Amino acid sequence: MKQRIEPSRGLRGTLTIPGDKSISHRSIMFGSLAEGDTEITGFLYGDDCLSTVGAFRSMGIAIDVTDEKIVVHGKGLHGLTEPDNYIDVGNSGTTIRLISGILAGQAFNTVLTGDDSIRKRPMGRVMKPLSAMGAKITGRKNNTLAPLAIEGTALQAIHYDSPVASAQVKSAVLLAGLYADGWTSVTEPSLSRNHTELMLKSFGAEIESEGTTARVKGNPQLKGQIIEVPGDISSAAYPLVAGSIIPGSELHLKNVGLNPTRTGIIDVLLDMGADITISNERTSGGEKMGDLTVRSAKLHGTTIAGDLIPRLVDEIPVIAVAAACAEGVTEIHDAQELKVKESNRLETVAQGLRAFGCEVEVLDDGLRIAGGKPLQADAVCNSFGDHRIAMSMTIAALAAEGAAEIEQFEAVSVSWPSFWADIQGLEVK
Ligand code: SPQ
Repeated sequence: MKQRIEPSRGLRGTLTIPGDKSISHRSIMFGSLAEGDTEITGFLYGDDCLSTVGAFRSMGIAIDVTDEKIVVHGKGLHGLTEPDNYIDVGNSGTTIRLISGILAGQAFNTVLTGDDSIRKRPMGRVMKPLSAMGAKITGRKNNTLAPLAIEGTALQAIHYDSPVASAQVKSAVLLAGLYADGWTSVTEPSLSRNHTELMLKSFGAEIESEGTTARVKGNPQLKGQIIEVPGDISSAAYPLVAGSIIPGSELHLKNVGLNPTRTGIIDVLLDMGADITISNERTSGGEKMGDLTVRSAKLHGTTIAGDLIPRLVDEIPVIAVAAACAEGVTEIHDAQELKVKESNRLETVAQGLRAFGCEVEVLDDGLRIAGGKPLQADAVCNSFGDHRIAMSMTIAALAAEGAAEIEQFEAVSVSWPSFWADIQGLEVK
């Protein structure tokens, strides 16, 4: 589907940000492995999280879905049953990688697959440590790609030194560790998002973190919880950038997750000169949250690299849009991981911004963006089936000199189904 976007005259108003995707996935997974009911409010009803709901339903877990809340009727660590078909994770990397860790330790076999994008994304990164735990897991292309076949078996605890800062790799190993005797630990080069650690702890697992190492003790008794999912800061990133770069804007974003492993976008926008304030801060289930106010401001270029990258990895496409509108050059380094997301985001964001006349160079490990020139009218961009590219290019289009078109716009439903209606609702008439 093609979406035409007219330039904005300013965005004003209050927006409730859709639920955090990472936390929503984990609430279904851990709720399924817990004893008793888990009640979830603020859940993200996007395609990816619904794939996780479908996966656990297919393994015998009753999950009631209503507009107000989700109730997962957990059956304990050993309560899953063999699905009668393959599990289709759709577009969701989080679903396939995290449940691989859970499925490795079951007493049954499973086959996992997903859409064209998922079948190109690297799975060796979870298969390698899981195999070291004794998992019997095979995949296409010499055990690197999905579909994956998992023969459930007994697992051994390990320590894994991960070569990448990846919450999905860390979580897959820790979840497999629930099925092994003793302590399973993972050390990563920089700290990635820690929602698995925080939520497993609230469900009653023995889990400890120190620096970039997390460790979990096997065979816990997990107990159903009440979970309030905060708004996803990765989604808040779009109105944060739009509110900054579109003159005359003032936006209030309610109930946004502010876990420090995720707030790199706020640090970077503030460093670029943005006007963002945080209020009403609180904590629920170990997760920080609060409200954000953003007003338009003059931005300048910056450099983003190192330990900051995992704290804003999914926001780099929309940060690139902010950089295109900022005075001066922005350089992004240490961001090779972007090449293996839903699309090669270094290439797809560069291609998108070039359609607006922006000068972008793709580096081996990032991007170099020469900002400050007006974004040209008549851009035609493609999302390449990637929700974050579709939404980032929408923000660029709102800030451009004339209308633009975005092809394959429907990808937004992966993480923000009502994105366009919500943004239009903020338009100054
Ligand atoms: O689930 P998926 O498809 O991998 O989604 C993305 C996204 O942009 O929404 C990545 F493309 O988010 C990942 C994120 O990049 C979600 C995630 C998680 O919930 O654990 C962790 C990050 O991935 P990784 O590979 O760094 O672990």
